Amino acid sequence: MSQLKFAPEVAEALHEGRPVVALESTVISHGLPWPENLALAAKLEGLVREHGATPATIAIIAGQPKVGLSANELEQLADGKTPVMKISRRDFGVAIARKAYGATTVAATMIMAHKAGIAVFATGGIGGVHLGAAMDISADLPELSQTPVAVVCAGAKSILDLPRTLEWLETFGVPVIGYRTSEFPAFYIPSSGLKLEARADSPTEAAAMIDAHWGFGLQSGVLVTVPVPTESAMDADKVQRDIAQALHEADTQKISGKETTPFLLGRLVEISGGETLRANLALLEQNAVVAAQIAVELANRKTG
Ligand code: PSU
Ligand code: MN
Repeated sequence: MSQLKFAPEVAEALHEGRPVVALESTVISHGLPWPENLALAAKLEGLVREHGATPATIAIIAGQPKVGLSANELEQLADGKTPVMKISRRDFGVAIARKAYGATTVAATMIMAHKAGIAVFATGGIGGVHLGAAMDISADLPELSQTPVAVVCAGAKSILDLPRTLEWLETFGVPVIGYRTSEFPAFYIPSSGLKLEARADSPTEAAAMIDAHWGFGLQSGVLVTVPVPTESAMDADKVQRDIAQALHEADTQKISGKETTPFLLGRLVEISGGETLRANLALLEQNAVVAAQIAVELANRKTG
């Protein structure tokens, strides 16, 4: 029961060594509002296909870990009618035993992608070290240090402590590659001002770095960070103000643990009058495209 169940097109692509891109599901169930979340999930799968790879959205459906979902399953995760757990590394056993629905975070999607033999995964933003005194560090970070999957994201948003997040990744040996940038992207805005040492200007260059990292026998993930497209980026001061308000509300309402990130994301959409939502959708789409292009290059390196 706990083995992975593959959608036929994903199983076939993996069997034939064709490029596959994993997509997460927490962004659908807990990261974006209905109905934009469902439209986005379908859009990302389409973009991955258009760029030559097979999409594999990952989740737990009634206790069954699945790699590649049907349209009906995507809707169940998105529509808010079915209770959906937010799954990180610690939650698999509980969700499977309870036959629950589970949306996988970056950490959980990496685990399942790796078990499935998928090397590239596209998401929006990763979790990181939270601001403030509470020792809240996303399970995404330790996962990146131990699971060899390339994660394409738009950096992390400034609801997090970005300098500490980067320090953590350095300490635990996770390469952070700027895709056409030399600075760590800050999700809604193209840069955090924090410098990155590694830069790739094409999918070929990124694939060469990823391949060499694993080729040397290292077992960690690789983070490929892509700045939000400039036309969809938010004003830096405005986003800081909105984030400050959302953080203040989380604090006064004593939001903690796994509720924190979904609460902040949801409030930001409301506080910004939908601006954060537009930026979020645009960067997710771009990341799916870049991930597909990198997956194609990695597959070419294997066969060519
Ligand atoms: N950042 C986003 N959107 C998201 C998330 C993060 O911009 O939807 C989700 C991802 O699934 C990520 C998770 O893995 O939140 C991190 O949650 P936490 O901070 O509780 O570890
Ligand atoms: Mn946390």
